Amino acid sequence: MKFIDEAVIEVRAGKGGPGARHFRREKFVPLGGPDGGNGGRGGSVILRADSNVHTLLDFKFQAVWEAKSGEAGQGSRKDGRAGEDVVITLPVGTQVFAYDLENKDQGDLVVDLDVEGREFVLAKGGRGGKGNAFFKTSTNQAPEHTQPGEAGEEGAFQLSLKLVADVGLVGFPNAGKSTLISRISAARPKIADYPFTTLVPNLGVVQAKGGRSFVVADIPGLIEGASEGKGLGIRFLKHVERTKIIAHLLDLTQLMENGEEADLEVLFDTINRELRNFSEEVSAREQIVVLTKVDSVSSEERVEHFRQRFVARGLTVHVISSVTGAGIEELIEIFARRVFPMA
Ligand SMILES: Nc1nc2c(ncn2[C@@H]2O[C@H](COP(=O)(O)OP(=O)(O)OP(=O)(O)O)[C@@H](O)[C@H]2O)c(=O)[nH]1
Ligand SMILES: [Mg+2]
Repeated sequence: MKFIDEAVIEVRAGKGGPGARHFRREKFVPLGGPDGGNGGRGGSVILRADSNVHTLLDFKFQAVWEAKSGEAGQGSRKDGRAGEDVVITLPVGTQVFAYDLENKDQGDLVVDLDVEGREFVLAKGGRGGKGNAFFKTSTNQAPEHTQPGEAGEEGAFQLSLKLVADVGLVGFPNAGKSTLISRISAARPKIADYPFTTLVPNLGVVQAKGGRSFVVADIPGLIEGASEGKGLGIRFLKHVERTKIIAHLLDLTQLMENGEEADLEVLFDTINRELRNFSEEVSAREQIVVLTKVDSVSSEERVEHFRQRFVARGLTVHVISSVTGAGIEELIEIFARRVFPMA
């Protein structure tokens, strides 16, 4: 399934049905009273957050959503039937913004569908018009007047999906993010020894001890200059905007272009510059440094060296191997304690 996290839609609610102008016609009653019923209300366009929906792909195929108009009122005070609502299901975490189609300009946030099942009326159907029976008064026994139905609301909106995850995995390509999420959850993203294997974010649910479960997001790899569009750029970083913590993965076996072992502090600072360019708020979030691939590291000293360097910078550091499982249980516990600080 293709992962699409931006889309523009146009919605139109239904028009209200017109009220009827009608007079009772009965044998032997020459002047029957007014009995025109009211028009039915127009259908609304309603949004609903649904955790079975994972992408905004559908909206690439259907950009216009219209609800039905209400039916006209009839004689004998019969009201017209209401137009059917249109319910659009969206992934949990979809933010809806006003959108100016002409200038392709995103406006204010309209609603954040960040909770499963949340509903929102995006465009309200028009009210049905009153039939002439409604206007009968003691001084006007035979009103001719009726109301047309009201127009339904309409507009264009930008949908932007921001995943709702507790922990975001960030790091250079090949750092081992997808391998980690496949080790700790049921997610099975593609894993390979070339950069940019992961092209779209993946979510996985992790079960920690004591029934604490939380959601981890594996974010495509970042490189120097990502905030200027290098590699896959930073557009996927919006998916860590809502995470409580960021796990920053660094590959202990990473080599530089000249074949020497990389300085992981330099790598760490490089990624953090890109995070800062994306958002100050995201870069200020707590980070847990995860040193990966300890099973194939050249020396124990290398591990200790960097562990101490990061500790000296006041960071929580944890060393793992997703291959042997070393440090994995402890890492899950580190995440769980932060996601559930009260537990
Ligand atoms: N020896 C060893 N190799 C690992 C470990 N974790 C991941 N790898 C390998 O490292 C390579 C990259 O792993 P991925 O999980 O695809 O890396 P990624 O961070 O998701 O990479 P991108 O999707 O490109 O950003 C693969 O060949 C993995 O098999 C580990 O703990 N030990
Ligand atoms: Mg990956």
